[in-house]
Amino acid sequence: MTRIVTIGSAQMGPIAKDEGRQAVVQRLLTMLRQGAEQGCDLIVFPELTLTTFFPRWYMTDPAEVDSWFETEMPNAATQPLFDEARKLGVGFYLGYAEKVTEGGAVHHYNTAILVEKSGEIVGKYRKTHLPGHAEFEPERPFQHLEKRYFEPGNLGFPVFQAFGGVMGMCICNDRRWPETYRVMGMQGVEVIMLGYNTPRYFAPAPGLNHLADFHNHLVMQAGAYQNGAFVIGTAKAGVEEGCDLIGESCIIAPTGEIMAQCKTMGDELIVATCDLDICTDIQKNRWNFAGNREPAYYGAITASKGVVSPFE
Ligand code: ING
Repeated sequence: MTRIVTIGSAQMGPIAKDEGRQAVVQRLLTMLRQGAEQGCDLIVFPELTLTTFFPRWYMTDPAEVDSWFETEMPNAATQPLFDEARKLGVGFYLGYAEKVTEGGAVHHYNTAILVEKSGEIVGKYRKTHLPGHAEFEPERPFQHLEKRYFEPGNLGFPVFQAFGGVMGMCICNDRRWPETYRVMGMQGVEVIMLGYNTPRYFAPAPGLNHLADFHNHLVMQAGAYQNGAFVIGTAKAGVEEGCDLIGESCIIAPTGEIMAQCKTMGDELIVATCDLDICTDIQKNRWNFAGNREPAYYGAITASKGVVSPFE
């Protein structure tokens, strides 16, 4: 019996700093309804998609920082999205800033949840690889203070049984690290979904700015192919509060081929019919991890955080 999941990538255009969550949710609802009309089972929204990308500003007032975070999910602003999803029978991936008290301490994470067609939250992921910096850097045209406002995720890279397959999530910078895909690949993941806010201008290495779009697809296509999984990458795109964010949201097959790609820099839904049995074929026949991997030689990957030169 074939296992078909129709997946949408709901790219968002810029979210203004003063654009309230209710207004943003109305934009998300529009794309959820478009997806339902096109037969989507699941829709992938971007990273931190309830507000503007606030890590681009330096803040010192904890109350101001916390104003960008959600303390419960669903909440008053997002309940309409959960209700409409249940009514239409469409699940979704949603990225947001999570403030939570766990183990007697308050934590701040860059989080994504997976919501089934029932409207139930069936999976949660917290961004592991935080890019950027923690202190104000005056030489930058805009800040990228994810290391200031978030803690690294504490959930690892879990996978979830939903939508008839094995689903995995990551967020933005995670997609640039091969370990992200492989840890989920080792769990038999079939669909990896992610959202991103990627400025075209990358201050530490501006010489690579002209390759921003190429690098975006390169890492996701490689991750898909090397693990035999569909990868859906959804951008917050366009010039947001003066910051140029790349778009080109896409749906990638387990073969590494791009099945669908956004053409605009605004709110745009793309849809693809994903046959999960293609994953089985690639994972079993093309790769066959159990028969071909040699983990005895991979120790360096987890033995240290940084490079350990054999010559020193
Ligand atoms: N943004 C960027 C990303 O990884 C970045 C940060 C940009 C890293 C360009 C490297 C190059 O896509 C987030 N939010 O992680």
